[in-house]
Amino acid sequence: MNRTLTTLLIILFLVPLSPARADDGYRLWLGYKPVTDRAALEKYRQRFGNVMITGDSPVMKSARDEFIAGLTELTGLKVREVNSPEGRGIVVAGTFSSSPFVASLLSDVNPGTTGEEGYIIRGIRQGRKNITVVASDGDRGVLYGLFHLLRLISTESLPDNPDILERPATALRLLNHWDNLDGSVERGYAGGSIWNWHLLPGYISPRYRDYARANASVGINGTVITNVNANALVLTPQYLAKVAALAEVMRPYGIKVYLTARFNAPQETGNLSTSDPLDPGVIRWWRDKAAEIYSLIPDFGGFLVKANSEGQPGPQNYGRSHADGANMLADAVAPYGGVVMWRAFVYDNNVPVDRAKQAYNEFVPLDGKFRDNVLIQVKNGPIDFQPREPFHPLFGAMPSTPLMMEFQITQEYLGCATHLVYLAPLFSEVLESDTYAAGSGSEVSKVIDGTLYKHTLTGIAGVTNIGNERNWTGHLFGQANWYAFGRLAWNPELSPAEIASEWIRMTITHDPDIAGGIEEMMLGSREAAVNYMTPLGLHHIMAEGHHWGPGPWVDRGRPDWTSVYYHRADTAGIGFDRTTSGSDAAGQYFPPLDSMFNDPERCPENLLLWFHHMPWDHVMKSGRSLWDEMCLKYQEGVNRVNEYREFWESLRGRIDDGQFEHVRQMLDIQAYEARWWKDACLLYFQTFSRMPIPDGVEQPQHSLEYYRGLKFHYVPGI
Ligand code: BDP
Repeated sequence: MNRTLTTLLIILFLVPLSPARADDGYRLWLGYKPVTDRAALEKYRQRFGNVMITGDSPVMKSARDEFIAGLTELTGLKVREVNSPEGRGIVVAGTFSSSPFVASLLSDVNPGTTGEEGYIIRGIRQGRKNITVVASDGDRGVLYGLFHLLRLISTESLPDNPDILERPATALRLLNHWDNLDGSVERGYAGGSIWNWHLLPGYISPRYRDYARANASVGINGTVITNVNANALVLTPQYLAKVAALAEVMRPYGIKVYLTARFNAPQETGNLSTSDPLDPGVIRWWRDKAAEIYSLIPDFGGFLVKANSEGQPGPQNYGRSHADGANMLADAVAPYGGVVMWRAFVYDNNVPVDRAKQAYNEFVPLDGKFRDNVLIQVKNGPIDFQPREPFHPLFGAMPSTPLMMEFQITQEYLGCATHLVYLAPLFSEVLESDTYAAGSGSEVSKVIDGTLYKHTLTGIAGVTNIGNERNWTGHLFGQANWYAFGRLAWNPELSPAEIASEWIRMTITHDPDIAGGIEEMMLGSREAAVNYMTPLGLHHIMAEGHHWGPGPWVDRGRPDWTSVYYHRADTAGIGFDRTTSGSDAAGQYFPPLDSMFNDPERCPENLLLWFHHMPWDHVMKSGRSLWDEMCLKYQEGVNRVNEYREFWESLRGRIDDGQFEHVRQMLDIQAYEARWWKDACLLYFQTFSRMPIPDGVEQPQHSLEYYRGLKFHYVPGI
């Protein structure tokens, strides 16, 4: 070996190209990377050397443990816990009622200002003393406030004189697990369920607490631990003991446990001959069941119900309405402060009405007929968690009923856990949409936060992407979607960019150049996915059943589960006519949206084929034909992902090895699949358009027969 080569090899050996650490993702955004900026560290030393947290409830104990551990890791300080306000720099935390010192520091704050979950963080100088006070009306507010302070430190964005008042926008901020008792997860792509039902209640996995910590750190305050396609077994004493054990772990982090209720449980597990919600025996059965649950779990949250949808039992099996069913359950949990979240995701293939219209038709007449402790949980769009849908027309249309948002964090229709798709732009797009229900300014966010129609019972839920894989979500960037859901549930006005920036700094890097590049990639990634899957308002053209990969040709089985039902491509054109001359789904929106969606010239182009069947040669705003535009959109999506791959490659050796390599491989798969989507869809739609693939669009790699012939076995999530 010549000498230069030997020297080079020695250098390569001695100087690792990349940080040696390989983050396995387990710690999520709570990895607390030590602050390295010297000036910042000096500032923290002066302000945070001492910590005085008053109160000894389980929630306050979590608050204390979390804050001291986090602060120590971030700053390397030997944090001193004190019982009186001593030391020059001190963090003082507590509730107004339990800490007279806190109350005296914030004597200008009226009781009730923060509420139980809100908080104030304020920097106060008293002579040479630096006090940072974190205060709330409730213990949970103190916990959230201390997590906020940790976030400010770990994102290096702590103001010199903080004066922050935060209150959550909605009362219920919940994750929905579609986890089954056999350990599988419906539409789950990150391994099996984190709940080990078999070992509960005896074995409490450390994961449960870490799950609770992560949720509390972003303000999530409840979890529905079972699938909406419910199993009545969970209501039996054997399983309730397991549920109670999980509730014990969640409680110190301010998280309530909820269950899905299978509507015919009185028959399935109670030996009753009916589950008719008006039957006195059934009413009694649920009342007793609620009493049993609350005796084990005094702070049990309540029930989430999927009824008369996709084969699930419900009140209509007994000739009763959704209101009859919901109210019966609501009465059972009302004495204990429980709620019922009744899902509006109902449609029936025996009803000859556009599926997009059915939930609205079913529920609007029931407005005002529900008990005070019922919320109607509505998916963000009228079909089913598509890459892009208009907002659900029910938002704004039921003024007398609290409507809860249901988002899907797990990427059922967005490339499973394999594709990097940052969902905050999707969530925000929906939340910011103006329903015009009470004139302009009636955004979806105001419907769900209760301000539009003056509701105090409010909520938002996200179908989680969590599984028992080491990194929780399968894809590292899936963690960002969990994080973003929590942050937006707390404050729907946060921008996707702000949230991404926080998450990147807490999870990957502080380097502003790298962080900026990652943020840009995240922000564009949802639109990229829309483009390579379902541009211009196309929807539900995924493969049958598992929904992974393209399947625009799916035409067999239940019509409303086929792709041809939704795209309606023929030689004349493509798209679902939902105008007045078609299904008139556009008519379910308030003016001026109804007429805007109805008019192909005014309908936003990104929803054109949702509302219109348009000729292939229709001239788009760009001057191109619809066909050419569609081809170019598909290509644009593919190009973006290729750019992400190149960008990511440029991070080699500049970020953690484990993170780098994991995402690198995932992006390779995504790029391959984006192209597969483009090629398959364009070849299929070309059989109708009969137009050539325009310049600037790569020719498909294989034939249509090839793509149609691909079969996949054991795709996760079913
Ligand atoms: C669809 C899923 C199905 C769910 C259903 C629901 O494909 O697995 O059970 O929604 O939300 O998106 O009830």
